[in-house]
Amino acid sequence: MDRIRFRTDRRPISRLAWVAAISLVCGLGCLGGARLSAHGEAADEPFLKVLTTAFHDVSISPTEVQIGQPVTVTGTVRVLKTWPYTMPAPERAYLTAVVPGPVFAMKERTVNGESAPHSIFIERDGIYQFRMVLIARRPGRWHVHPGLAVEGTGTLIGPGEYVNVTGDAASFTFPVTLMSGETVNLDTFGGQFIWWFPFLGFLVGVVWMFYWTWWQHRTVTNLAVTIQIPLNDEGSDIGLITAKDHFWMNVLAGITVVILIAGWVYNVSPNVIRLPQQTVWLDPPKLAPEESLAEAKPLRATFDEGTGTLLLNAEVKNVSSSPITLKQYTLGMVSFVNGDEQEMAKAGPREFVGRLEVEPNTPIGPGETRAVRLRVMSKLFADERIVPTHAPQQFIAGLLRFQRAEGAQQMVLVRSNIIPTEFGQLASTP
Ligand SMILES: [Cu+2]
Repeated sequence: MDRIRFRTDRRPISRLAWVAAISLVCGLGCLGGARLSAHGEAADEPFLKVLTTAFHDVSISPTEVQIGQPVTVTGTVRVLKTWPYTMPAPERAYLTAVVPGPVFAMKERTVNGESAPHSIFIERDGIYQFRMVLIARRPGRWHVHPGLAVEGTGTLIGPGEYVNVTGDAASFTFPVTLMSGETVNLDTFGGQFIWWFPFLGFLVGVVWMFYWTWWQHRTVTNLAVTIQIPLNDEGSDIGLITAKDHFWMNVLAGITVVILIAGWVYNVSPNVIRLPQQTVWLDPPKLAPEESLAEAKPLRATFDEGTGTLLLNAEVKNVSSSPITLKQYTLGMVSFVNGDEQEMAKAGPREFVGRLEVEPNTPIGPGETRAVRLRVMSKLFADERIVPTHAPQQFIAGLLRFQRAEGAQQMVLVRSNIIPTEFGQLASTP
């Protein structure tokens, strides 16, 4: 029999590898110490943000809560007609709160006034007014966004707000009254069973693993012998796998079968009241159509990346019977407002709202067609990556909000081809 040779010579790790490893560890350490303020919303491609959906009138309040207190997220998300045909069509989606982990519990969610515990069906040009009530679950400073998780596309997120949660995480409860009249804490209900039952199966596996590697450890540590005997040969003549091993393995297999049978018996037991898991897919009711106020035709639009300035020319026609004003321009998760501080605060979380200048900024008379120029200068373009200046298609889509003096309003979709006038590196907010 040939001697089996093991290669045991040690090769020194090159000095370069050590330098690389130490640099990596130090680099990670520095990152860990720094206050990380980014939360990923800028990462999505601009076309994915602005051509798919637009979030407006988002409110997240209050922003200071104790554990167990509610935070209400309201707003409107529109699935735009400009949803790119290169992506799967928008059909089924899930309205969610985008937060870092299970720091809130969803208590209530309605879409267009109807309860929507699960997914909803969506379509191009659909308008979805949402309301979500979240209960604070873990203390911390959390950035809370509404998001529309679209099947096949991913989660498209709206503007966010920081919410400070204080208090003791252990005091969190989520009481729910069952049909029997009993009140349970949904946060921990059934948790013991869900933990311990699978743990039984895990224990059997652990015993099996230690048996073959630690206590008896013939097959693993005697590898030199094991690999020389044919496959399916127990090596009983050299004492590799013995009758005792067979006995204990049968015991482990027996315990596994007993656990399975116990699970099945429990599952069909008539003493346990159970309901199949529910699926509620809602086709949200349509909202009353908006009154037709205006038509808008995009003209030349330019973007200066150096200063973060977007200039949008459009031809606007008032098709209503009274004067209208152009009040807002919403792009994906950001809104630019032609108005005072109060109107800007109403438009959404302050970090995602900027100022819009409209020239001429006078009401447009009934039947009048006018060329208007929209000018937005904002760091949001760089911070949130809204305008695609480095993409094969330089289109943006946004909603122009026209408003009548007595309050009626309409959001009109405008898709513009952007001509870059300067490429530059607009500094991001520190
Ligand atoms: Cu965020």
